[in-house]
Amino acid sequence: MFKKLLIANRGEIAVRIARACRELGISPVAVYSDADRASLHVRVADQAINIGPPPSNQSYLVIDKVIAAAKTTGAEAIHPGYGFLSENAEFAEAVERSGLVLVGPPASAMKLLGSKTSARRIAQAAGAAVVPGTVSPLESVGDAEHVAGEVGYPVMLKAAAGGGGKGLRLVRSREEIASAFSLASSEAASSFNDAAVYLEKYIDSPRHIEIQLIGDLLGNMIYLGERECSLQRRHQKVLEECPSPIVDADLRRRMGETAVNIARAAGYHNAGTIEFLVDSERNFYFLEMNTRLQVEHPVTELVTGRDLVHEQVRVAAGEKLSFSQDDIVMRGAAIECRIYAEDPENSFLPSPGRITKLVTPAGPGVRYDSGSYQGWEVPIYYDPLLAKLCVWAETREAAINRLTRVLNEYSVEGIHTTIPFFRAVVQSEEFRRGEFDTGFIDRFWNPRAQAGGSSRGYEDAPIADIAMIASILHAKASKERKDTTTAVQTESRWKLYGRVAHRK
Ligand code: MV4
Repeated sequence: MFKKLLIANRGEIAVRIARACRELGISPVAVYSDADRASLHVRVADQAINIGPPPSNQSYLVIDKVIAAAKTTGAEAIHPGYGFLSENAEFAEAVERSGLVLVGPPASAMKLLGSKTSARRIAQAAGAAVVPGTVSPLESVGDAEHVAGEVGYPVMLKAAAGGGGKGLRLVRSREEIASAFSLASSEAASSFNDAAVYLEKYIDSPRHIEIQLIGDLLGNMIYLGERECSLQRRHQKVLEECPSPIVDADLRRRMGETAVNIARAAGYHNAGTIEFLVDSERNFYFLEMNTRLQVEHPVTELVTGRDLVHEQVRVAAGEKLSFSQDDIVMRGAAIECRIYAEDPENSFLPSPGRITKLVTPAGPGVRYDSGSYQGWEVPIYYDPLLAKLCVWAETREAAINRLTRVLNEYSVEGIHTTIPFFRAVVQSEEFRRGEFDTGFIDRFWNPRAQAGGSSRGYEDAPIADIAMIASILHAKASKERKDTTTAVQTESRWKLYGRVAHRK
């Protein structure tokens, strides 16, 4: 087993990984940017290396700095967490070349699965149902028109280098496809440096259900049930559950075995997740594979009783998986809420300020993973996830009742958070019945937050970027006055902020 491990991340996931290191007798090493000097992940590590200025492209995303930090501290392995370099095949290659061990899949599998069209070909070859459409990029508008005519409208255009909903375009009819194709291509080119776009038939009101996998270097690969991730806002998950209210033992086994076959076909090892879209008849279609530990992994841990980060580190060190498929028994129900520093009453705009008072939930069946503490300022440069609040109970209903209790114990002062939004979700009849689909949040929350507004919400319009900049500049101004700070919402908007800051 490793003696020292470098955590190439920040926030709650860096704290989570450091905890696993402690339990395994491994010394955790942190890296931090100038904006994170006072952050919790630095305090819980044995050593911490400064890797540069706050913007992540000058710190957490710089491959050479991260590898140098591991080398100088004598760490033998690097855990990338999620986001940042975690799905970067170039980083995985650099780690392999430098003689360090990546706690993650091989660079080769990351490459095969990073391209969504290549991933679709692998899934198809492994015998999985993929959403009908193309398995290679569209070559022209004519090509798009032809395929769309064959699979039937509506269709979705997706960036081949995308994933997680970035660069998606819904096309309802032939009249729309030419302009949608050129918009999708140029969006893909500017976001991912790759204009390639592919096409899928549009699945109406799908559920997003994913299978957790883990495999070792000896060829063992098993699934640890599913997670229901249909509650999303702007393609960001906000609440996840294990098990899914609509998955029974038979569907779980079929999805699990399909997922294992796909991962094997890609030469995968370590932890990974296969996402499926599930239609109203419970047909499941491969969507994409995430080649990292996911934000929502705790709900799987609560229901299976297995520690995924322990297991990731063990298999990265060459050990055999400590359990087999038959050992995996799911018990009870777990729910995770992503608590963000955003104002749900104000279109989820970033909420600036210092955490002046914090009362964290506890008691039976509660798991609280956080990178924040009372008195801490949320840096503006990164994803403003404050904490993941998870509950476990014997049944889904008991878990919702427990979550209601826990949300009422939880109190954060000085900034707005998404806690009030979740208090409303747990009271919703639709949610309690487990009948939500991907449109739930828009139906449920938008009418309140944006009374009289368009049903689409204004977040997709250019004015949303202006509102974001205004909010950040306001926060900067008030920071200068009274030393508070702000948090921003999405990656694209952080980049936008970076451009604004440079012009100042
Ligand atoms: C889809 C879809 C319908 N049909 N693909 C992909 C990434 C995820 N964030 C959204 N994605 C979707 N892909 C086809 N062919 C609908 C969605 C979708 C969605 C899926 C699951 C849960 C919430 C969603 C919200 C909006 C769109």
